[in-house]
Parts: sequence; structure tokens; C-alpha cells
Amino acid sequence: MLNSGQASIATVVAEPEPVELDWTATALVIIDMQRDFMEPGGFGETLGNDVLRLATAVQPIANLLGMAREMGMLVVHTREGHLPDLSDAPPAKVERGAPSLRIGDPGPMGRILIRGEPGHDIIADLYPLDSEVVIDKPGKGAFYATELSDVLQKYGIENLLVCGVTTEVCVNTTVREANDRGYRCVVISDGCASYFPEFHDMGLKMIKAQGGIFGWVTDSAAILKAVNAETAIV
Ligand code: C5J
Repeated sequence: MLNSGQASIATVVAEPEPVELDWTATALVIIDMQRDFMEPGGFGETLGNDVLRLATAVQPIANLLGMAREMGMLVVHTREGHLPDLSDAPPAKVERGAPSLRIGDPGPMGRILIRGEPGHDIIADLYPLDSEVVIDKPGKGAFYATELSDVLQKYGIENLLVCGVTTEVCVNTTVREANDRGYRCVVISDGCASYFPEFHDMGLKMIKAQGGIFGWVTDSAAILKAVNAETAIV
């Protein structure tokens, strides 16, 4: 179990280079693992996507979630969605594309991408504990119009392990926002997924290119290995 008064440092094998992390200043951030993106009948499918493509991310995230819970690491879940009156949903977002059902319309899992509806909820396999932080966000980035900065500051967080869906949209946007705010972001390749495999690959490449311009990329096994390896207690 982590002791917040004592640094617990490990080196994680990552690209473009290994990264040293103090687990006591690290949070696991799980982006938008919601039924609306992951299951048939939700927002993702109304945009013409094959939602089953995202299923590969579930088990790696579950493994990291189990690790984080066991060691007492801060866990943050995010959910993309809007208020029932759509006052936080800009027309430019609602009208975009040609979906068969738009944001706010009734669908098989309730109103599409609306807070409180069944489709907006996080999938059962990764369901948050009452003690975990859940950030409701109206945008793609988890910092825009949310309390995330305040939460991370309160817990003394400097490093983010970022996973979830989709790699090139909400994961990338959040990582870029976090990078500008001074956080070290380590993105978990097998804990992210996209409806477009080529966007997943490029989304990860964009993060780690140019010496890690937005952060590092590793996989769930490398995190578990680093956690299980002897850590230096400082
Ligand atoms: C999308 C997301 N793809 N969570 N949202 O619209 O990536």
C-alpha cells in the first residue's frame, strides 16, 4: 500500500525511453469506458463505427485497475456526456456527422450521451468503486470544463497513466491538455483502442515522437512488471 509521505520510485520500460515514476504521485486515468462507446446502440455505433473493435482494451485496463486498487493509487474515471437540457452541448458538436441518432435522441440505452442514462454509464467490467473519482466532461479532453485539475492537485499528482477510448480522440486530447499543464503522461498502448486501427497506431506514435513530445507509451504488462519489481523507497 502506498504511503503518501514516502516516495516509491520505479523505472518503467517505455518509448521513446524508460520513464521514472513515483507511484505516490501517479494516478490511473481511465478515459470514457462507457456503454455509449463500447456497446451496440450507443453514440459510437450511431456514428457508423464497429464498437466491438474497442473490446481489446478492457482486460488490460482491468489488470491495471486491480493493481491500482491493491496499491492504493488514485483512480480517475472519466465519462463524456451532456446535461439533459443539452445546455453544455454546442450545436457544432450535436450536428456533426450524419448519425442515425444524435446526441440527446432516445436510443436503446436511453438518450444518447446524456448524463444519468444507461448508455452514459461505465461498463460493468470496469465499474468505479464509490471511493474512486469520476469526472463528467462535456468535451473530448478531461480538463476542459471539469474539476480534474483541482483533484490532481489535491492528491499531489505529477504523473498520469492514461488508458481508455478512443486513442486518437479523447485519450489524445486529454494527454495534450495534461502535457500543457505539466503532467508526465504515460499512455498504455493495449489499454487504449480505436474504431480505426490505423488511428490507434498513429495516435500512439504522435505521443511518443520527437523525444516524447506529449509523453511516453508503454503497455500494461510493463507497468505491472515495474510495480512488482523492487521499488526504491526514498
Ligand atoms: C469520441 C471519445 N470518440 N471518448 N469520444 O467521440 O473518444
